[in-house]
Amino acid sequence: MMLLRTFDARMLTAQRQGKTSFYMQHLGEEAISTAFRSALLPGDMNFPTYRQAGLLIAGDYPLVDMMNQIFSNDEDPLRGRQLPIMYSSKAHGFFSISGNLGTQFVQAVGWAMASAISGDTKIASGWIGEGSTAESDFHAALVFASTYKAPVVLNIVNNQWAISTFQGIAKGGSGTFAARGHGFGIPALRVDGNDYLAVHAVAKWAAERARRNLGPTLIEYVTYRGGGHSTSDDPSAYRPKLEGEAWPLGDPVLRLKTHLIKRGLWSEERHKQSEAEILDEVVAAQKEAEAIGTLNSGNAPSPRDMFEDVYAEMPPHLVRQRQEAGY
Ligand SMILES: Cc1ncc(C[n+]2csc(CCOP(=O)(O)OP(=O)(O)O)c2C)c(N)n1
Repeated sequence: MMLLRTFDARMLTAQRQGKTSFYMQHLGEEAISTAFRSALLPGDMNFPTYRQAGLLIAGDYPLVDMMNQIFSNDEDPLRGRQLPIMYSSKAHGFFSISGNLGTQFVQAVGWAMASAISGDTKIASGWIGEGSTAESDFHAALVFASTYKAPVVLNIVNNQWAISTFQGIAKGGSGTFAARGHGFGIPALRVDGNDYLAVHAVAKWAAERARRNLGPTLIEYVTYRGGGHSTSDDPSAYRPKLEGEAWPLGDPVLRLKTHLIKRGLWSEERHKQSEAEILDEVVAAQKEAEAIGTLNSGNAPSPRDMFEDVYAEMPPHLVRQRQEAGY
Protein backbone atom coordinates (compact mmCIF):
# COMPACT_ATOMS: atom_id res chain seq x y z
CA MET A 1 0.00 0.00 0.00
CA MET A 2 2.78 2.40 0.92
CA LEU A 3 4.71 1.65 -2.26
CA LEU A 4 1.62 2.22 -4.40
CA ARG A 5 0.89 5.50 -2.62
CA THR A 6 4.43 6.78 -3.05
CA PHE A 7 4.53 5.66 -6.68
CA ASP A 8 1.25 7.49 -7.32
CA ALA A 9 2.43 10.70 -5.67
CA ARG A 10 5.63 10.77 -7.74
CA MET A 11 3.83 10.01 -10.99
CA LEU A 12 1.16 12.62 -10.32
CA THR A 13 3.90 15.21 -9.92
CA ALA A 14 5.64 13.90 -13.04
CA GLN A 15 2.43 14.48 -14.98
CA ARG A 16 2.24 18.07 -13.71
CA GLN A 17 5.86 18.48 -14.83
CA GLY A 18 4.94 17.37 -18.34
CA LYS A 19 6.86 14.09 -18.20
CA THR A 20 3.75 12.08 -19.04
CA SER A 21 0.46 12.96 -20.68
CA PHE A 22 -1.86 11.28 -18.21
CA TYR A 23 -1.99 9.57 -14.83
CA MET A 24 -4.59 7.93 -12.59
CA GLN A 25 -3.96 7.47 -8.89
CA HIS A 26 -5.38 5.11 -6.24
CA LEU A 27 -5.41 7.42 -3.21
CA GLY A 28 -7.56 5.89 -0.47
CA GLU A 29 -8.17 2.67 -2.42
CA GLU A 30 -4.73 1.09 -1.95
CA ALA A 31 -5.90 -1.77 0.28
CA ILE A 32 -8.17 -3.36 -2.31
CA SER A 33 -5.87 -4.39 -5.13
CA THR A 34 -2.81 -4.99 -2.95
CA ALA A 35 -4.62 -7.21 -0.42
CA PHE A 36 -6.49 -9.05 -3.17
CA ARG A 37 -3.25 -9.87 -4.99
CA SER A 38 -2.00 -11.97 -2.08
CA ALA A 39 -5.00 -14.32 -2.43
CA LEU A 40 -4.01 -15.33 -5.97
CA LEU A 41 -1.67 -18.03 -7.26
CA PRO A 42 0.67 -17.99 -10.26
CA GLY A 43 -1.34 -18.61 -13.43
CA ASP A 44 -4.51 -16.88 -12.18
CA MET A 45 -5.67 -13.98 -14.34
CA ASN A 46 -6.98 -10.55 -13.42
CA PHE A 47 -9.06 -8.46 -15.77
CA PRO A 48 -8.38 -5.07 -14.19
CA THR A 49 -9.41 -1.48 -14.78
CA TYR A 50 -7.01 1.48 -14.53
CA ARG A 51 -7.54 1.54 -10.74
CA GLN A 52 -5.80 -1.75 -9.90
CA ALA A 53 -2.11 -1.07 -10.44
CA GLY A 54 -1.73 -2.43 -6.90
CA LEU A 55 -2.12 -5.92 -8.38
CA LEU A 56 1.12 -5.34 -10.28
CA ILE A 57 2.94 -3.53 -7.49
CA ALA A 58 2.05 -6.20 -4.91
CA GLY A 59 3.01 -8.82 -7.51
CA ASP A 60 6.55 -7.39 -7.84
CA TYR A 61 6.17 -6.11 -11.39
CA PRO A 62 9.19 -3.83 -11.95
CA LEU A 63 8.46 -0.18 -11.16
CA VAL A 64 10.82 0.85 -13.96
CA ASP A 65 8.71 -1.02 -16.53
CA MET A 66 5.60 0.81 -15.32
CA MET A 67 7.40 4.14 -15.48
CA ASN A 68 8.80 3.46 -18.94
CA GLN A 69 5.22 3.07 -20.12
CA ILE A 70 4.04 6.12 -18.17
CA PHE A 71 6.86 8.23 -19.68
CA SER A 72 6.16 6.86 -23.20
CA ASN A 73 9.87 6.19 -23.69
CA ASP A 74 11.70 3.69 -25.87
CA GLU A 75 11.63 0.96 -23.19
CA ASP A 76 7.83 1.08 -22.87
CA PRO A 77 6.94 -2.63 -22.78
CA LEU A 78 3.79 -1.89 -24.81
CA ARG A 79 5.65 0.23 -27.40
CA GLY A 80 3.30 3.21 -27.18
CA ARG A 81 0.20 1.23 -28.10
CA GLN A 82 -1.67 1.90 -24.88
CA LEU A 83 -2.47 4.82 -22.62
CA PRO A 84 0.37 5.45 -20.13
CA ILE A 85 -1.30 3.66 -17.21
CA MET A 86 -3.00 0.83 -19.11
CA TYR A 87 -0.46 -1.86 -18.28
CA SER A 88 -0.38 -5.47 -19.44
CA SER A 89 1.60 -8.46 -18.17
CA LYS A 90 0.57 -12.02 -18.82
CA ALA A 91 3.37 -13.26 -16.56
CA HIS A 92 1.94 -11.24 -13.67
CA GLY A 93 -1.65 -12.35 -14.27
CA PHE A 94 -2.63 -8.87 -15.44
CA PHE A 95 -4.69 -8.88 -18.64
CA SER A 96 -4.24 -5.84 -20.92
CA ILE A 97 -6.43 -3.08 -19.54
CA SER A 98 -9.30 -2.13 -21.79
CA GLY A 99 -10.58 1.43 -21.71
CA ASN A 100 -14.05 0.09 -22.45
CA LEU A 101 -15.37 -0.38 -18.95
CA GLY A 102 -17.50 -3.40 -18.12
CA THR A 103 -15.72 -5.63 -20.64
CA GLN A 104 -13.49 -6.82 -17.80
CA PHE A 105 -16.40 -8.72 -16.23
CA VAL A 106 -17.49 -10.67 -19.32
CA GLN A 107 -13.90 -11.42 -20.26
CA ALA A 108 -13.07 -12.67 -16.76
CA VAL A 109 -16.10 -14.97 -16.77
CA GLY A 110 -15.20 -16.31 -20.23
CA TRP A 111 -11.59 -16.92 -19.21
CA ALA A 112 -12.76 -18.70 -16.05
CA MET A 113 -15.19 -20.88 -18.03
CA ALA A 114 -12.36 -21.88 -20.38
CA SER A 115 -10.15 -22.73 -17.40
CA ALA A 116 -12.88 -24.96 -15.93
CA ILE A 117 -13.60 -26.66 -19.25
CA SER A 118 -9.92 -27.52 -19.65
CA GLY A 119 -9.89 -29.06 -16.15
CA ASP A 120 -7.52 -26.40 -14.80
CA THR A 121 -7.59 -24.98 -11.25
CA LYS A 122 -6.62 -21.48 -12.37
CA ILE A 123 -9.14 -18.81 -11.53
CA ALA A 124 -10.00 -15.41 -12.97
CA SER A 125 -10.96 -12.19 -11.28
CA GLY A 126 -12.89 -9.38 -12.90
CA TRP A 127 -12.81 -5.75 -11.79
CA ILE A 128 -15.39 -3.01 -12.20
CA GLY A 129 -16.16 0.37 -10.66
CA GLU A 130 -19.61 0.87 -9.14
CA GLY A 131 -20.55 3.33 -11.90
CA SER A 132 -19.82 0.75 -14.60
CA THR A 133 -22.17 -1.80 -13.00
CA ALA A 134 -24.89 0.12 -14.84
CA GLU A 135 -23.44 -1.21 -18.11
CA SER A 136 -25.14 -4.24 -19.64
CA ASP A 137 -21.82 -6.16 -19.68
CA PHE A 138 -22.02 -6.36 -15.88
CA HIS A 139 -25.36 -8.17 -16.05
CA ALA A 140 -24.33 -10.41 -18.97
CA ALA A 141 -21.30 -11.49 -16.95
CA LEU A 142 -23.43 -12.38 -13.92
CA VAL A 143 -25.78 -14.48 -16.07
CA PHE A 144 -22.93 -16.52 -17.52
CA ALA A 145 -21.07 -16.75 -14.20
CA SER A 146 -24.11 -18.18 -12.41
CA THR A 147 -25.33 -20.39 -15.26
CA TYR A 148 -21.93 -21.99 -15.83
CA LYS A 149 -20.69 -21.75 -12.22
CA ALA A 150 -17.54 -20.12 -13.52
CA PRO A 151 -14.48 -20.13 -11.22
CA VAL A 152 -14.30 -16.36 -10.99
CA VAL A 153 -14.18 -13.64 -8.36
CA LEU A 154 -16.14 -10.59 -9.47
CA ASN A 155 -15.01 -7.40 -7.74
CA ILE A 156 -16.98 -4.16 -7.57
CA VAL A 157 -14.91 -1.25 -6.28
CA ASN A 158 -17.42 1.23 -4.88
CA ASN A 159 -15.36 4.40 -4.45
CA GLN A 160 -18.53 6.54 -4.35
CA TRP A 161 -17.85 8.44 -7.57
CA ALA A 162 -17.88 7.59 -11.28
CA ILE A 163 -15.97 10.69 -12.38
CA SER A 164 -18.61 13.28 -11.35
CA THR A 165 -21.57 10.90 -10.94
CA PHE A 166 -22.46 9.86 -7.39
CA GLN A 167 -22.77 6.12 -6.76
CA GLY A 168 -26.48 6.38 -5.88
CA ILE A 169 -27.28 6.90 -9.56
CA ALA A 170 -25.75 3.64 -10.81
CA LYS A 171 -27.25 1.75 -7.86
CA GLY A 172 -30.79 2.70 -8.84
CA GLY A 173 -33.28 0.92 -6.62
CA SER A 174 -30.85 -1.73 -5.41
CA GLY A 175 -30.02 -1.59 -1.69
CA THR A 176 -26.32 -2.18 -2.32
CA PHE A 177 -24.17 -3.09 -5.29
CA ALA A 178 -23.50 -6.46 -3.67
CA ALA A 179 -27.26 -7.10 -3.65
CA ARG A 180 -27.18 -7.22 -7.44
CA GLY A 181 -25.72 -10.73 -7.05
CA HIS A 182 -28.75 -12.13 -5.21
CA GLY A 183 -31.04 -12.16 -8.21
CA PHE A 184 -28.50 -14.31 -10.02
CA GLY A 185 -28.05 -16.70 -7.09
CA ILE A 186 -24.43 -15.61 -6.75
CA PRO A 187 -23.06 -15.37 -3.20
CA ALA A 188 -22.33 -11.70 -2.58
CA LEU A 189 -20.29 -9.97 0.09
CA ARG A 190 -19.92 -6.32 1.03
CA VAL A 191 -16.65 -5.49 2.69
CA ASP A 192 -14.87 -2.50 4.21
CA GLY A 193 -12.45 -1.80 1.37
CA ASN A 194 -10.23 0.35 3.57
CA ASP A 195 -9.46 -2.55 5.91
CA TYR A 196 -6.50 -4.43 4.40
CA LEU A 197 -7.06 -7.53 6.52
CA ALA A 198 -10.79 -7.68 5.77
CA VAL A 199 -10.12 -7.41 2.03
CA HIS A 200 -7.51 -10.12 2.26
CA ALA A 201 -9.83 -12.46 4.22
CA VAL A 202 -12.70 -12.01 1.78
CA ALA A 203 -10.48 -12.37 -1.28
CA LYS A 204 -8.92 -15.55 0.07
CA TRP A 205 -12.32 -17.07 0.78
CA ALA A 206 -13.72 -16.20 -2.64
CA ALA A 207 -10.56 -17.35 -4.46
CA GLU A 208 -10.64 -20.67 -2.60
CA ARG A 209 -14.32 -21.13 -3.51
CA ALA A 210 -13.54 -20.53 -7.17
CA ARG A 211 -10.50 -22.81 -7.11
CA ARG A 212 -12.56 -25.68 -5.67
CA ASN A 213 -15.07 -25.13 -8.46
CA LEU A 214 -17.80 -24.03 -6.07
CA GLY A 215 -18.69 -21.11 -8.32
CA PRO A 216 -18.47 -17.35 -8.59
CA THR A 217 -18.51 -14.77 -5.80
CA LEU A 218 -19.48 -11.11 -6.12
CA ILE A 219 -17.68 -8.72 -3.78
CA GLU A 220 -18.43 -5.05 -3.21
CA TYR A 221 -15.57 -3.09 -1.63
CA VAL A 222 -16.77 0.08 0.04
CA THR A 223 -14.11 2.76 -0.27
CA TYR A 224 -13.54 6.39 -1.21
CA ARG A 225 -11.73 7.89 -4.17
CA GLY A 226 -9.38 10.26 -2.34
CA GLY A 227 -8.18 12.16 -5.39
CA GLY A 228 -9.47 13.21 -8.76
CA HIS A 229 -10.72 10.64 -11.25
CA SER A 230 -7.59 11.25 -13.32
CA THR A 231 -5.15 14.07 -14.01
CA SER A 232 -7.78 15.44 -16.41
CA ASP A 233 -10.32 15.86 -13.60
CA ASP A 234 -11.00 18.48 -10.93
CA PRO A 235 -13.33 17.02 -8.28
CA SER A 236 -13.76 20.38 -6.51
CA ALA A 237 -16.14 21.23 -9.36
CA TYR A 238 -18.69 18.63 -8.27
CA ARG A 239 -18.15 17.29 -4.76
CA PRO A 240 -17.96 18.96 -1.36
CA LYS A 241 -14.40 19.94 -0.49
CA LEU A 242 -14.33 18.28 2.93
CA GLU A 243 -16.25 15.16 1.94
CA GLY A 244 -13.09 13.02 1.90
CA GLU A 245 -12.13 14.06 5.42
CA ALA A 246 -15.61 13.24 6.69
CA TRP A 247 -15.52 9.80 5.09
CA PRO A 248 -16.05 7.35 7.98
CA LEU A 249 -13.83 4.43 6.94
CA GLY A 250 -10.55 6.30 7.20
CA ASP A 251 -7.16 5.89 5.53
CA PRO A 252 -6.24 2.24 4.85
CA VAL A 253 -2.52 2.81 5.44
CA LEU A 254 -3.08 4.58 8.74
CA ARG A 255 -5.57 1.93 9.86
CA LEU A 256 -3.23 -0.99 9.24
CA LYS A 257 -0.31 0.89 10.77
CA THR A 258 -2.32 1.64 13.95
CA HIS A 259 -3.53 -1.96 14.15
CA LEU A 260 -0.03 -3.38 13.80
CA ILE A 261 1.41 -0.96 16.36
CA LYS A 262 -1.34 -1.89 18.85
CA ARG A 263 -0.46 -5.54 18.37
CA GLY A 264 3.24 -4.84 18.92
CA LEU A 265 4.17 -5.84 15.36
CA TRP A 266 5.15 -2.39 14.06
CA SER A 267 6.28 0.98 15.38
CA GLU A 268 6.33 4.66 14.41
CA GLU A 269 10.09 4.41 13.88
CA ARG A 270 9.82 1.42 11.57
CA HIS A 271 7.02 3.13 9.70
CA LYS A 272 9.13 6.25 9.13
CA GLN A 273 12.08 4.12 8.08
CA SER A 274 9.85 2.20 5.65
CA GLU A 275 8.54 5.42 4.16
CA ALA A 276 12.11 6.60 3.57
CA GLU A 277 13.18 3.27 2.06
CA ILE A 278 10.15 3.18 -0.22
CA LEU A 279 10.76 6.73 -1.39
CA ASP A 280 14.39 5.82 -2.18
CA GLU A 281 13.20 2.81 -4.18
CA VAL A 282 10.70 4.84 -6.20
CA VAL A 283 13.13 7.72 -6.79
CA ALA A 284 15.82 5.27 -7.99
CA ALA A 285 13.37 3.64 -10.41
CA GLN A 286 12.27 7.06 -11.64
CA LYS A 287 15.87 8.15 -12.28
CA GLU A 288 16.45 4.98 -14.28
CA ALA A 289 13.30 5.49 -16.36
CA GLU A 290 13.90 9.21 -16.89
CA ALA A 291 17.43 8.47 -18.11
CA ILE A 292 15.79 6.47 -20.93
CA GLY A 293 13.33 9.23 -21.69
CA THR A 294 10.13 11.01 -20.77
CA LEU A 295 7.28 12.36 -22.89
CA ASN A 296 8.62 14.82 -25.45
CA SER A 297 12.28 14.09 -24.60
CA GLY A 298 12.64 12.52 -28.03
CA ASN A 299 13.37 8.92 -27.11
CA ALA A 300 9.97 7.44 -27.90
CA PRO A 301 9.16 4.06 -29.49
CA SER A 302 9.27 4.15 -33.28
CA PRO A 303 5.92 4.67 -35.05
CA ARG A 304 6.96 1.57 -37.00
CA ASP A 305 6.06 -0.45 -33.88
CA MET A 306 2.35 0.23 -34.25
CA PHE A 307 2.34 -1.96 -37.35
CA GLU A 308 4.05 -4.91 -35.61
CA ASP A 309 2.69 -7.79 -33.51
CA VAL A 310 -0.85 -7.76 -34.88
CA TYR A 311 -0.73 -10.02 -37.93
CA ALA A 312 1.63 -12.98 -38.45
CA GLU A 313 1.89 -11.74 -42.01
CA MET A 314 1.25 -8.06 -42.51
CA PRO A 315 -1.57 -7.46 -45.03
CA PRO A 316 -0.57 -5.40 -48.10
CA HIS A 317 -2.64 -2.34 -47.12
CA LEU A 318 -0.74 -2.06 -43.83
CA VAL A 319 2.62 -2.49 -45.55
CA ARG A 320 1.55 0.35 -47.84
CA GLN A 321 0.49 2.55 -44.93
CA ARG A 322 3.74 1.88 -43.09
CA GLN A 323 5.73 2.87 -46.16
CA GLU A 324 3.62 6.00 -46.62
CA ALA A 325 4.40 6.91 -43.01
CA GLY A 326 8.08 6.58 -43.85
CA TYR A 327 8.89 3.39 -41.90
C1 LIG B 1 -18.02 1.68 -21.78
C2 LIG B 1 -17.45 2.97 -21.28
N1 LIG B 1 -18.28 4.04 -21.09
C3 LIG B 1 -17.77 5.21 -20.65
C4 LIG B 1 -16.42 5.35 -20.41
C5 LIG B 1 -15.86 6.69 -19.95
N2 LIG B 1 -15.45 6.61 -18.54
C6 LIG B 1 -14.17 6.42 -18.20
S1 LIG B 1 -13.97 6.29 -16.55
C7 LIG B 1 -15.62 6.48 -16.26
C8 LIG B 1 -16.17 6.42 -14.86
C9 LIG B 1 -16.16 5.05 -14.31
O1 LIG B 1 -16.57 5.06 -12.98
P1 LIG B 1 -16.55 3.75 -12.09
O2 LIG B 1 -17.02 2.59 -12.90
O3 LIG B 1 -17.29 4.03 -10.83
O4 LIG B 1 -15.00 3.51 -11.81
P2 LIG B 1 -13.93 4.46 -11.07
O5 LIG B 1 -13.34 5.36 -12.11
O6 LIG B 1 -14.63 5.21 -10.00
O7 LIG B 1 -12.89 3.53 -10.50
C10 LIG B 1 -16.31 6.66 -17.46
C11 LIG B 1 -17.75 6.89 -17.56
C12 LIG B 1 -15.61 4.22 -20.64
N3 LIG B 1 -14.29 4.27 -20.42
N4 LIG B 1 -16.14 3.04 -21.05
